[in-house]
Amino acid sequence: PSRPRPKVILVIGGPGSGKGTQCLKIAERYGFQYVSVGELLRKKMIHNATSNRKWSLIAKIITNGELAPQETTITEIKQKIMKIPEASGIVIDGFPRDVGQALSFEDQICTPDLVVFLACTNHRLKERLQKRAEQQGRPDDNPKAIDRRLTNFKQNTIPLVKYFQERGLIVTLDADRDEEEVFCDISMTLDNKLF
Ligand code: UP5
Ligand code: MG
Repeated sequence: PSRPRPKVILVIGGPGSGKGTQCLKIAERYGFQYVSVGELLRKKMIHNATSNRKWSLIAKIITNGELAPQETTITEIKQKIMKIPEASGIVIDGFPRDVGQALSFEDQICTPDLVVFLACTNHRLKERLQKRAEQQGRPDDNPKAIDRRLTNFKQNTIPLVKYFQERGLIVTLDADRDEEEVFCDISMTLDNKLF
């Protein structure tokens, strides 16, 4: 008999809401494969920006805190997922960013089993990103790009969350709290909804 398709969980939320942090915890606890769309794009752009015109443009877009073209993003996700050997689940970090991407993902890949929205106040998002900028230095952790990421997020999120709400696919969690508290809610939700 053929294997059931892996469960697909999308984790969305503002920049600094803890998507990466929580997705890694999910992957560890449930043995799911982890896909960070931001990381996928950053790696590809670093690799190709000097030799390829398309990617040098995308590098500029991302470094400015804007969204990469939808079709490129979907293609990257598809390629990545196809390389995953076998898994009971896949947790996708930071995708989709707007309704258009959500529709395209469903068209070309699948309907997600669950979407987790990490809701965080603007104040907290800024605070966390500033702190991380001092410690790490991601190309888009500069004040201007942080502002753009926050603005884009605000513009796109309400319609996106509404879209998933109407289809009964999304759970919104308070992500202002500390990591462990947030994860406790996430794992209760996953236990309830997926198994
Ligand atoms: N931290 C985390 N949780 C905490 C907690 N509960 N309490 C206190 N501190 C907490 O966390 C951020 C920081 O806060 C860390 O230092 C962490 O320790 C601490 P993290 O888990 O990194 O948050 P995350 O939500 O992952 O923040 P990130 O900055 O990665 O979010 P972005 O949405 O900005 O980044 P992403 O990598 O998803 O996207 C980057 C860019 O890629 C986008 O701007 C866009 O240009 C491009 N992109 C697309 O174009 N299309 C896509 O579909 C996806 C990305
Ligand atoms: Mg992240």
